[in-house]
Amino acid sequence: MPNKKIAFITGITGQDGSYLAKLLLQKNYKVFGLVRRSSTYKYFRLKYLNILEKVNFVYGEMTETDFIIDQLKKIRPNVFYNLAAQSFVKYSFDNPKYTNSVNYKSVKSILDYIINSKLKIKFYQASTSEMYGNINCGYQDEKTKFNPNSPYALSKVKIHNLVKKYRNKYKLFFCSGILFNHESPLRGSEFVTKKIISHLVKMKKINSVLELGNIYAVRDWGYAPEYVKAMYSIMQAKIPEDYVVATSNSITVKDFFIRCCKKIGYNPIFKGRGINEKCYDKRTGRLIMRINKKYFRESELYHLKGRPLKIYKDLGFKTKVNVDDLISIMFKEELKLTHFI
Ligand code: NAP
Ligand code: F7E
Repeated sequence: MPNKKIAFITGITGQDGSYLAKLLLQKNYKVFGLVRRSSTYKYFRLKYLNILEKVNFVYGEMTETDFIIDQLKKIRPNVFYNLAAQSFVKYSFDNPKYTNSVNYKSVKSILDYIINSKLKIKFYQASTSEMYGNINCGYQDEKTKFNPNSPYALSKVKIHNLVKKYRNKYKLFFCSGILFNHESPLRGSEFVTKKIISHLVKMKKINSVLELGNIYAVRDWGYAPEYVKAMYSIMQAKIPEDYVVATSNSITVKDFFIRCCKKIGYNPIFKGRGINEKCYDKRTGRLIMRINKKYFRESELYHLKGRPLKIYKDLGFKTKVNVDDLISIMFKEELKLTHFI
């Protein structure tokens, strides 16, 4: 039997890392994952997906690049998926330097090592629709210019451009997926979709009010397990290139919230404007949501809508799960998840 291919995933404890690990195990890869040590339990996603025992863990920080390079020398992976990142846009305004260190500087050192070592490692970079920023255009695709408006987006543009530059200069299999927002039951709790759904579920039992920031932001929300399949397809392409992954359907945070309210049996009505806007359940008069300034960002990204034609034409990849399916899946799994945390 031929030797198994070896995959190295950074960010394996995160949403995408855990779904990707599952997919690669199904494809018969031996999977290694970088994990930073902490005093709290963070393997719940891998446990939920029933793969905790099947992954080989390497304990280290993205910023310890000498350590990561030593691991690469030992493990000699065929594929490297770089999913680790300081991924919360709002926090990047508070700590731009750290965001740049994790998302750009460490990755640059790893890429420099791969180039100099002459190891044949295929490299996938987790690029993001945040790189587009606010542009006056109906949709974004691979040809759209980047206009980053957060430290997170800036760090991602820098590494995206470097991956492209190195690919062209050294003729290596380096590629990026420019992924629009994608969610799942395993989404981090501070991201807005997960925050809304877990709060609405809790509200059935406890008396609390959901607080949100800019509910007029528009996002193109897809389903994470489908997006890790796109990552895999991008890495199987004959020629390494960058691809947009999106659904092409965009709605506001408010619309997402309304659909969630209806799903759980509320009849939402809105009163007030701006930071005074509030949402009540029409039937009971219960206050469900109010705006809190603290959830706004220093600079808001208003509108994202992807055009994923290239990945469809070149690799035959198309998303199937729409936002209502996504909401149903997230609600269905929300209660089960409490057993794994
Ligand atoms: P996530 O759930 O926030 O996971 C991030 C992962 O990175 C976690 O495993 C985290 O480890 C790890 N990490 C963060 N800082 C680290 C450090 N200094 N050293 C080692 N590991 C570190 O993110 P995600 O949603 O899965 O996204 C995966 C990647 O895709 C990220 O690069 C993100 O920027 C990018 N992306 C995401 C989306 C999206 O909508 N989800 C869209 C486009 C691009 P801990 O468990 O220790 O925190
Ligand atoms: O915000 C608005 C907020 O934090 C979505 C990351 O995976 O996707 C993610 O970044 C929108 C924003 O995701 C709240 O202002 C309103 O406009 O869920 P989010 P994000 O910032 O779009 C991209 C593609 C990535 O690459 C990132 O890594 O929702 N919003 N009220 C709120 N957002 C949060 N978090 N919390 C609120 O209360």
